[in-house]
Amino acid sequence: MNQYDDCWLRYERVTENDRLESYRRRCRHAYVAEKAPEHGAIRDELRRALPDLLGTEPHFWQHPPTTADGFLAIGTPEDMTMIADSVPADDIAELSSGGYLIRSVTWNGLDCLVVTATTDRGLVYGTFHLLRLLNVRESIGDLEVRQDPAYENRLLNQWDTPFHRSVERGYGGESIFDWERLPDLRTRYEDYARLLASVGINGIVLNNVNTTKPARASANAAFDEFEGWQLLESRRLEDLTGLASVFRRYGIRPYLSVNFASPMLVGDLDTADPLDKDVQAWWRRKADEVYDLLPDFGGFLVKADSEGQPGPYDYGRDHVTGANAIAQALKPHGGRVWWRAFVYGSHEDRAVQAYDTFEPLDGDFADNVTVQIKNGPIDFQPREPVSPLFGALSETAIGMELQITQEYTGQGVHATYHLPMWKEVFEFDTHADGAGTPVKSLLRGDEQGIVGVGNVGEDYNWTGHYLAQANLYAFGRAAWSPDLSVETVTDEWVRQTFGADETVGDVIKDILRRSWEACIDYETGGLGLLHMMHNGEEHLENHYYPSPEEWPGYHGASEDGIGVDRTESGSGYVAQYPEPIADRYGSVERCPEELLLFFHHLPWDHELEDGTTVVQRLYDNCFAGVDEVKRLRERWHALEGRVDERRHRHVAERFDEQVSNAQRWRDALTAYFREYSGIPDERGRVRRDE
Ligand code: GCV
Repeated sequence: MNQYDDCWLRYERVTENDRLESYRRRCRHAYVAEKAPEHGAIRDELRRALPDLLGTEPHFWQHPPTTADGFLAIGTPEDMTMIADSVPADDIAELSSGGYLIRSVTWNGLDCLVVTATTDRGLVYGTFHLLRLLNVRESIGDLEVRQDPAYENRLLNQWDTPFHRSVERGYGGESIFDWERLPDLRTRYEDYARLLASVGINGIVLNNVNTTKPARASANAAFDEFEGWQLLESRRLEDLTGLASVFRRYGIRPYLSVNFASPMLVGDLDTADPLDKDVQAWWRRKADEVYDLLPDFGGFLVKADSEGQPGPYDYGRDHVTGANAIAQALKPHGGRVWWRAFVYGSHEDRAVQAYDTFEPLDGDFADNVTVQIKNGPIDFQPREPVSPLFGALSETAIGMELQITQEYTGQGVHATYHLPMWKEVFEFDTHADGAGTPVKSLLRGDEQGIVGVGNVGEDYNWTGHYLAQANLYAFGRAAWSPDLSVETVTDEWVRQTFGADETVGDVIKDILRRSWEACIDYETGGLGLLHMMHNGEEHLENHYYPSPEEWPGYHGASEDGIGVDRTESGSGYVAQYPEPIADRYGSVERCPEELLLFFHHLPWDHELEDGTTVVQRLYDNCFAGVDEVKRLRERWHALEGRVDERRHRHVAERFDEQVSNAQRWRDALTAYFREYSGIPDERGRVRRDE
């Protein structure tokens, strides 16, 4: 990685003298365990970071140094007696797997720093934490950091389509995985593993959940026939071993998306019926083979009976039967099936479907099945209510799927920061166990966790937009600790990525903080409307440009009003929430304004709490969104000369495009509302679409 494109892993020279001296005293000499692959990764990271930060090469000692000023010691108590001697066993015993302790200690009269854990993965996370502290110039003279991840599973889902090099909904360029060349490896894989591990991600699903949907043709016609399910073929699995070992050094387990019909596609059976004994035996043999090659394999992710993917319905079976048939094969190896709840069905209101399908199955899934649920009931819209499945599946392991990539929020062009949205979701009180049961409290335990659909690609800056790197960073940090505030995480990211200049930091934080609401305003009008996107075939246009006329079912515009009635008199969706949520959302008066039209179909001239009509608020919000983006662009422009030219120009150009697209959104939406409602904008800004 070069200095502009190394995201937040930038190690710039410490210039503050007292800090430099104190960092050198404790970190120039290092005594690091040498037993596990993770230890090698730790040493490599120190070799990269310390010369840049401190201006001197680290000296790695084979035994605890006695003549140095002090030193950095990294290992478990079993690895090194120096650590067992300097940190009481009780202080470490209660750390979870992945947890770590960083402590300033005095050892043999020397000022030392200890990074310790009960697992090697924990050491990796602890090392990155320490480097983060150095990067943002924290004092390390009296350190006492104790960290345990909130969730056991913190997974990245790559929607990369193997052999086509494309990424479904990826806006950071082609897939970084060069499947054709595996088992050959690229240094980019290691850099990616470093980025992920530095924020605590511990699993990666290597391929797209759509395993039978060929994306656009690859540059190499010989590979056009390939589809994602083929990764389960023996020779492809063998090719994965090298890639898996890169991630293994950073404590990241590999997973694969598999096709439900694999016994027919990969094997030679003539059915994939989950109750068929041969099918079950096939899955067992395949799982044995996978674990033979990839001992730390995490499990299979399955998208079944959704958007053209095969599933148990093909055989008249339900999702439990389908998921459990695959889970039994992984069970002896400690593997897990992540079974997606993103399904469609006969309901006219798509919001109803996931709950309607999965709630009746609660308690029947095998204990190594995790049902993976998108944050909202529709599909990663700029704003949706939280899925009612959270809290409804009390007897089922669940995972929450968030979208890091900006499919519906401006893709690789708009600066849209997702953390404020995720934070709202984490904090949403499901009332599952009475008041005070936020979503974040429902995802703990070995079987559950957080999943993010990745945004990384082959672009030099990884994510297509420099500011989109913040979404990847924030995902990892939020999955590690959903209690961290938006302010804290954003501040960490900005300081590491753009340095110590406070003016720069304040402006970028302000841009990020305001960006999501601005996007909601110009893309939806902000009252809970959604999915007014163009669904064009061009992959970079799909879900990008406005097209409210394309999917009227999602927003319910008609001459008499707008919004979708999801109350008892409509689709009944609101009843999927427990009280008092159902009551709140079901009432026009009590429903939060930002979700009003998601739950209610209201007359265009319905008066909101402050007396403004619905249509006027939609107009106002659309205009406010554009004005806000213009303001954010100005703020960015003012950083010229304070941010390096390369990044400044890139983001400035993106902002120009964003402003012009936001205007396009505003004009399309307001003209549409004007047309249907017949009500002019009080402020005379909206023209009728001729
Ligand atoms: C991977 C939406 C997206 C699809 C995606 C699907 C899913 O429909 O537009 O690209 O497919 O969700 O989450 O499975």
